[in-house]
Amino acid sequence: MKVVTGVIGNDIHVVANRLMDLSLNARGYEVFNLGVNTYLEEFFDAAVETGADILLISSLNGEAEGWSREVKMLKAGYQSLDNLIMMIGGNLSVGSGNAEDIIPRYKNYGFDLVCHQVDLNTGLDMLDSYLQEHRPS
Ligand code: B12
Repeated sequence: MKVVTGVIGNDIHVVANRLMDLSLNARGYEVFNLGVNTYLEEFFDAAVETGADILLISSLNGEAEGWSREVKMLKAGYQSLDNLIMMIGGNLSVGSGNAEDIIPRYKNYGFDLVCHQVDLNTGLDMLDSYLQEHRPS
């Protein structure tokens, strides 16, 4: 499975991104890591170019929600991305936030998997389970 990953918006927190790259590789995914400071259009362009199955976005500085509101509108412009699995995680609000409020909001923005302040390995276990359920090989 091919994964495009990176950190959205004007966000320079790079440590989790590096760990994400290593962990995805260790789990057998083919990883295309766009790194920090990545805009939505760049994620979608990369997903088209690589034929990605999954787009996995990180946000640490709390500004993801502003970008996420544009997901549905922008993604609609890329017909080949209809089956792209959309996942986001990290700090999905400013401050600690409440996952019960945050998760449905992000699902409404167009994400299939939302991990607010969930550690990487728990989140990647969720991704593996999601794939087994929705894309059994
Ligand atoms: C180091 C650091 C910095 C460094 C970054 C250096 C670098 N190039 O990486 C510097 C000093 C530059 C910095 C700057 C800023 N920072 Co800073 N920073 C941190 C700090 C101390 C550690 C982050 C880190 O690397 N952790 C180690 C990694 C491994 O852990 P992690 O980031 O938490 O990631 C884990 C999970 O989030 C998860 N995860 C991440 N992404 C995803 C995605 C998915 C799908 C899944 C499942 C899981 C997942 O996996 C990781 C491992 O389990 C945190 C506070 C903290 N203790 O966490 C603040 C913190 C992230 N920073 C914060 C802020 C606000 C800023 C600034 C805006 C401050 C400012 N006013 O200038 C700027 C941001 C500038 C920008 N353009 O982005 C806030 C964010 C607050 C929020 N979201 O509400 C934090 C939480 C501090 C705080 N408590 O206020 N920061």
